[in-house]
Amino acid sequence: MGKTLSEPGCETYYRKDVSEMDESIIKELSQYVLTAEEEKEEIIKITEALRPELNIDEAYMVQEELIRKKMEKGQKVIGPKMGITSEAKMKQMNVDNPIYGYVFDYMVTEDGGAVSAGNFIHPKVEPEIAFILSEDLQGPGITVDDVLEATEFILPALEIIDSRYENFNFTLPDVIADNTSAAGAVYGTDLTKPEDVDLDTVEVTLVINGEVQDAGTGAAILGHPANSIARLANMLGEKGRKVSAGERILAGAVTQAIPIKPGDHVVAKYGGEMGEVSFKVTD
Ligand code: 0L1
Ligand code: MG
Repeated sequence: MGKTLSEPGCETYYRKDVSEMDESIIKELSQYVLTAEEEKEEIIKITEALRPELNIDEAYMVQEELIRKKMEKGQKVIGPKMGITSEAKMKQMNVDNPIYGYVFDYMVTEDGGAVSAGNFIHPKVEPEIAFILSEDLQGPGITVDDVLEATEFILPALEIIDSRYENFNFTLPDVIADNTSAAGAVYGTDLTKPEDVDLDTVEVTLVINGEVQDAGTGAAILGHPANSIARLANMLGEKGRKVSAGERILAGAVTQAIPIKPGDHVVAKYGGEMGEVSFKVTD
C-alpha cells in the first residue's frame, strides 16, 4: 500500500515545487530580508533558518515581492543589476547562470559624493560597467550585437553590495531572494557611445585611499559586458518582462568586491576615455 503524507519517505511520491510555496510564505521570506536591510541587522540565510528547499524560481518570487514592497513605500527602480557574472564567482558558487536584482533610488549617491557606512551591515565595493539603452530589449534570442545596437551610452559605475546574510554566507536562491545584495550605486557622469570604446578590452582599476586594490578588463563580465545585458534580456523575456530604455543597468563587476570602511576614498578608473567614478565613506 502507498504512504500517507505524514509517513517518512513520502517525498518520493511528490515534489515540492513552486506552486507549493503559497503567498503567505513569499510574504514572510521577503519581509525577513527587508527587515534585515532596514534595521541593518544581519540574518541567517533563508535556506538555513526558514526554508531549506527554496529553489531559484521561488527565490525570484520572493525577490519580486521584495521589489513590490519597496515600490509600495514609494521607492523607485533605477534599473536592473546583474550579479555573479565572473567565471571565478560562478565557479565558487557552482552555477552556470548569472542572476539579476534591482537598484533603487535610495541606494544611489552622486559621483564624488559621500556614503555613510552606517547605512550598511558589511559593505563591499566593486567597479562595474553600466549601460543605458535607447530602446527596450526583450528575449528570447537577444545577442551581443542587438545590445550594442540598442545601447545609447556606456558609463562607469561603482556598486556597493551588502548581503543581508551573516558573513556573506548564502546559497544561490538565498542571494536572489536578497535582491542580489544590492545596497548602493554611484554612476559616473562621463557618458560614452558604445562605438567609442572596446568594451571587452577596456581596463578598469579599483583604487582605495590611493592604493590599487584590483584591476581587470570588461571581458571579466561574461566575456563581454554586452553579453551580460543580453543574458538579462533573455532571462527577463522568459517571464514576459524586459529591459527598458532609459534604465541604468549594471552589467556586473570587473574585479573582486573589496570591503569598505569610514574614511575610505574609493575611485574606479577606466581606460578608453571612459573616465572615472568615485565616492567617499563617512561614519
Ligand atoms: O553584484 C554582484 O555580483 C553581487 C551578487 C551577489 C553576490 C555577492 O553578494 O557577493
Ligand atoms: Mg555587482
